[in-house]
Amino acid sequence: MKKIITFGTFDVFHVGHINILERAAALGDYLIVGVSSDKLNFDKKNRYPIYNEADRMKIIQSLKFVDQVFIEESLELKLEYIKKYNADILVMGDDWTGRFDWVKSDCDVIYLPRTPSISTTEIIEVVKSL
Ligand code: C2G
Repeated sequence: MKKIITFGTFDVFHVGHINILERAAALGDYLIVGVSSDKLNFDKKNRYPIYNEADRMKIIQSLKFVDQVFIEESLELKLEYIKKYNADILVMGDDWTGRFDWVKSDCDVIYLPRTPSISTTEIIEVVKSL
C-alpha cells in the first residue's frame, strides 16, 4: 500500500485546498494530512488562523479522500512524521518547491502546482474590504 503524506494550515478552507488533497490522494492508496497547529501558524505568520486547529482538523478529517489526520507541531519534524506514519511520498504545493528536498533520503517528494487565483490571505483581504 502506497502512503501519501501532506501538510498545511488549511485555514478558511477553499477549493485550492481540495484540489491539492484530491491530487495527493490520487498518487497513492492512503492519504495522511498534517494540519499545522495554531502555534506553528502564529510563529510563521505572526497571527493565529481564523479557524482553530480542532476545527481545521475536523474539516480535513471529514473529506472522503483523507484517511488520517494529525497536528503538525513544527516544520522541522517533517522527517519524524514521515517515519512515524510510514509515508512513501511527501506532497506539497509548488510554493514550497525545494524546501523539503532534505527528506528525499527517506521518502519521495512531489511538488504539485497550486490552484491559481485563490488563497486564504486573498479571501481575508476581500472580506475585510467589504
Ligand atoms: N494550496 C494550493 N493552491 C492554493 C492554495 C494552497 O495548492 N491556491 C496548497 C498549498 O500549496 C499547500 C496546501 O494547499 O500545499 C495548504 O496550504 P496552506 O494552508 O497555505 O499551508 P501552509 O500555510 O503553506 O502550511 O508544513 C507545511 C506548512 O505548514 C504548510
